[in-house]
Amino acid sequence: MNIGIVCYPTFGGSGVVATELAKGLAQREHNVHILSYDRPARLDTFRTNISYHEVNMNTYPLFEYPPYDLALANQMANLIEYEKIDVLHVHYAIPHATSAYLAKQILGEKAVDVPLITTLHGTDITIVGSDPSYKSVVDFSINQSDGVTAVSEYLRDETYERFDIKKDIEVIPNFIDLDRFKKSDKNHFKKAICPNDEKVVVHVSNFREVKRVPEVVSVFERVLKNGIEAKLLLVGDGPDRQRAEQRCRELGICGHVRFLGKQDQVEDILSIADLFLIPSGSETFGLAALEAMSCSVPVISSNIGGLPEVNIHGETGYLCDLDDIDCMGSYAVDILSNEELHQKMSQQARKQAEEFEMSKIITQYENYYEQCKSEM
Ligand code: GMT
Repeated sequence: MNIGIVCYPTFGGSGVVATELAKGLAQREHNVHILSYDRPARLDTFRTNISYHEVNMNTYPLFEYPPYDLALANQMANLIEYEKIDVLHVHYAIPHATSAYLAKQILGEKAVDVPLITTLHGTDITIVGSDPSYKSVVDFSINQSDGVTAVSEYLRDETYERFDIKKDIEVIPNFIDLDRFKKSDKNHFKKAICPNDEKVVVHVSNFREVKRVPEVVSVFERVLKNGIEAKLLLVGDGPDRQRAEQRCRELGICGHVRFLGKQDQVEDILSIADLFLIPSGSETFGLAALEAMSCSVPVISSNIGGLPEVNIHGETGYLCDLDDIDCMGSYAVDILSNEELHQKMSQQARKQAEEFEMSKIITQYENYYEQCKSEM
């Protein structure tokens, strides 16, 4: 098939899933065309059957806000017409599904048999999409898609709850490359960071408010308070970095916390981790948790959104009520101070990650493409 994939290029989950899907499809001999405003972070090397098309933006001085949606629609129309796209798969509803609808309208008859598939990822529904400034457009664009998928059952239900959706939403969960995300020997790295063999607690995110990074620091402080020698590695960057640094200073634990910034090889860091923290205020899936689990790292998360579909309470880690620092702190102490429990949860975390094995989920997407195509 000739598949067009549209995504954000960032380290954020939807861009990662879209790019990894593109790579997986390309490996199966599909021709994949990726459309984005920048080269996706995970599209690191040249691959024979992946073409990357950067959306060209004209920044005429009149445009205080350059109309990206229109440039994107224009390029999508070109892609469908000239690259003979069989399926157009957009990740994240805003503005991708809307631009795709416009592209199909522009082409009329020429695009009637090209299904537009929209994958909902999360904030496009739960935070941004539900904002009154976008809601009607999102509602319309989802209903105009020929196929709609959501990355968790929670997100499917939430989409039906928040919007007036007339389409069936197929749940196709996020996936993981078990060969890449596995515990590997990074002892040199561990020694450099933890010369006294301290326990390693890790958090990875885009440091948006919803990720609760200062709360990660507070949970970690409970670990130190209980006499466990540990280091906290914070991976990523974003708006809440300052607040997280401030929390470290307030709690007087800056010497135990390392801000590592954005990293490409997250699996190297996860390989030395003993515990992963993800106390998010909203999380439709929690790809970062799955990456940790795949590296055999137990997870403590909030019990909101799609996280309970990934992290199983008492098996792969623990789930606590939102903002319940006491609960998360006490479970963190349990896991880090009980070697037998830690061992058991590490194994179960990896086993649970295997449920989301990449090739199985890519086959689900391939089947869904075929199904949507046959319904055109
Ligand atoms: O987490 C973010 O802020 C980024 C966002 C995205 O769309 O890039 O992530 C969402 O999609 C991911 C991939 O499907 C999910 O794993 C995340 O849970 C989801 N984030 C939220 O719901 C906050």
